[in-house]
Amino acid sequence: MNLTYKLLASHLVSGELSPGAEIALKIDQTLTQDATGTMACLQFERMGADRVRTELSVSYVDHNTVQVGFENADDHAYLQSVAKKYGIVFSRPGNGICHQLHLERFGKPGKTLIGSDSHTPTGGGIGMLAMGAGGLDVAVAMAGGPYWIKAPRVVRVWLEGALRPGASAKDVILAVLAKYGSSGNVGRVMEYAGPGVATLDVPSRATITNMGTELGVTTSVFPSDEETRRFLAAQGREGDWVPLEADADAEYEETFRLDLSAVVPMAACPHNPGNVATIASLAGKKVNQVLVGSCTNSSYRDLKTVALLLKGKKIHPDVSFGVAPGSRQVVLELMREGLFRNLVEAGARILENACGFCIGNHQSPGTGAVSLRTSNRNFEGRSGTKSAQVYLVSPESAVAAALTGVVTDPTTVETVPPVRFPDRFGVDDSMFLFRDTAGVGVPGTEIARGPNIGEVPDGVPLPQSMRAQVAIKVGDKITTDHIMPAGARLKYRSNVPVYAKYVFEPVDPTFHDRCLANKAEGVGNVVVAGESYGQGSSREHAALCPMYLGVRAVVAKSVERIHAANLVNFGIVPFIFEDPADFDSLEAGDALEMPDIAAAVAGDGRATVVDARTGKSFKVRADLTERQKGILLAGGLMAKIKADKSGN
Ligand code: MIC
Ligand code: SF4
Repeated sequence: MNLTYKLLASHLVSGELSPGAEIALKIDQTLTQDATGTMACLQFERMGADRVRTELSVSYVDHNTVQVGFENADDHAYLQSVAKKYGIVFSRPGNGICHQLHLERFGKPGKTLIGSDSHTPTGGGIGMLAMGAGGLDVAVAMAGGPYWIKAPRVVRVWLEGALRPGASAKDVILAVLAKYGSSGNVGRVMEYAGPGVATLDVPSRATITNMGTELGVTTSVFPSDEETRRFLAAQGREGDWVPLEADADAEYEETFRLDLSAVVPMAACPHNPGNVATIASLAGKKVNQVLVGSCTNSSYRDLKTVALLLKGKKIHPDVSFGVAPGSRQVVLELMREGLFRNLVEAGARILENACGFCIGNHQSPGTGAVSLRTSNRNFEGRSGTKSAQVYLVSPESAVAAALTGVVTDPTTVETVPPVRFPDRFGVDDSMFLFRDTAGVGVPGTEIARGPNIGEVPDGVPLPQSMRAQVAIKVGDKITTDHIMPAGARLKYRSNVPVYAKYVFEPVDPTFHDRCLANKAEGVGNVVVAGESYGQGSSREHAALCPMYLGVRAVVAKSVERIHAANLVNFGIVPFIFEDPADFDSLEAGDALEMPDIAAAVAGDGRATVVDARTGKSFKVRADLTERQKGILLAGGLMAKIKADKSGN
């Protein structure tokens, strides 16, 4: 067996372990963050559980830490009170970014983890089966329910050789993205193996599994070996280590061989992480902003490398350079070694230990500016500036540009020896609250509900037949950032009617009003889309808010994994064109007839849709399991749970 299937087999609750079949997995650990977590916690409360039923559930506050207005602070207080009541460990704002912290303090090889954040596969860096999921699926797992996925096809990435000075893990994952692209990988897992694995430390592996998300895969995983043991020992957690690897004769869908010694510095160019070029081909391009941080590249290894490269130097006067460390531990280690001052002396803007710039919360670049970032997503407008040109690079490439003012191949300038983490990190868990009541909780704790914290909307059952309108037509690779923008809008996350005002805001700000008008007249709203609809974040609001606006179906050429699951959870049928050419004949505003839609969903998922404008009919298909059919017919998972409870 390959490692992925070993991990699946040891957690299988139901289903058959063969690629494509729906399986249910026991989830050992969950993580939530504040942007998705408030809704997940509201859903968890609605389920009526008295405490969490996992081995460990952690609630992190790291996304909405720029507190303009009362909303975010109220959300934090709500999350803290829910954590206390239900036995969830609470990570206070300022502690760091969820994925970095979880790797440092809680992740365990061989365990399953789901998180309401698409970069949860970071845990694959220490041999966890770690997956991103919608908040509602995480709430179900917190209440002790299983997590449903399709059993994946496993690609082996066979690493040989060792990285050369100036190249690092970010360049490795960019090389994998150059090969596989950011779409067309739904249902795959990337499993790393080969002699090159031992040359990569855990933080480097975590950079690779973290950004593996941008491939659109279910997750990525590394074996658990001596390096993993060394990392856990440095965290004072050697007891959590178990060795894990694939069998020698394990089978894979295919093998991709990557010689680490041939990896050169790379960049993902605007506006997609799959748009990869070598740094050498971009050399000389003027740079306005450089930002180091995000859950991809904010570890001790990364920041120490940056600090060493900056020693005694000054940031180029035309560049704004910011650093957002991944955790307090990283900051404290750098301080202990006297390295933090290198950053400050060089002229770095020291940012909070949080997601910050990565989600467009602040540090938006100037008009048309070129911004080099060590983060994982460069979707148009995600930085907060639509005209900005964002390139995703390694910490080494970031520093080279920050010092010279232009894109510079870091292998052509000064390099530093590989950073090794200390034998023992300083451990201070004081910003994790409620560790002593984890799993038990403090019943009777009063929940803090600020005025922006709304209700979880109920879904309504799918109608038998539907008159509908193409409420919007969009192209390929529409991300959840297009559907449900983050940045300045993020603070409305806990209030669905308010947040719903901004659905598709970057594409068509009139979407909200049109949808509500249709809904009032009993006309269903349909989204028509191209390939790879719903790329990127796990943000279930990209399904939840459309549900609130009366969207009942998406008809796309293809839909990404987490978003497809979220659509089902919120009662929106994820249809695929039987013939992708039919996409061309549809126009926004077209009136559609969807006769017998409920019967189609209950049956084989095939439906015929009539476009009243052209008079033509076209065929669509939804590949649904029996479980998903039940959820869709009920009007979403919350409605289904409610109906099951009342015996309907
Ligand atoms: C992201 O990187 O896009 C986010 C913000 O972390 C999201 C989660 C969210 O929408 O809050 C993700 O990756 O899932
Ligand atoms: Fe936070 Fe950015 Fe990582 Fe998302 S990708 S979890 S916003 S640091």
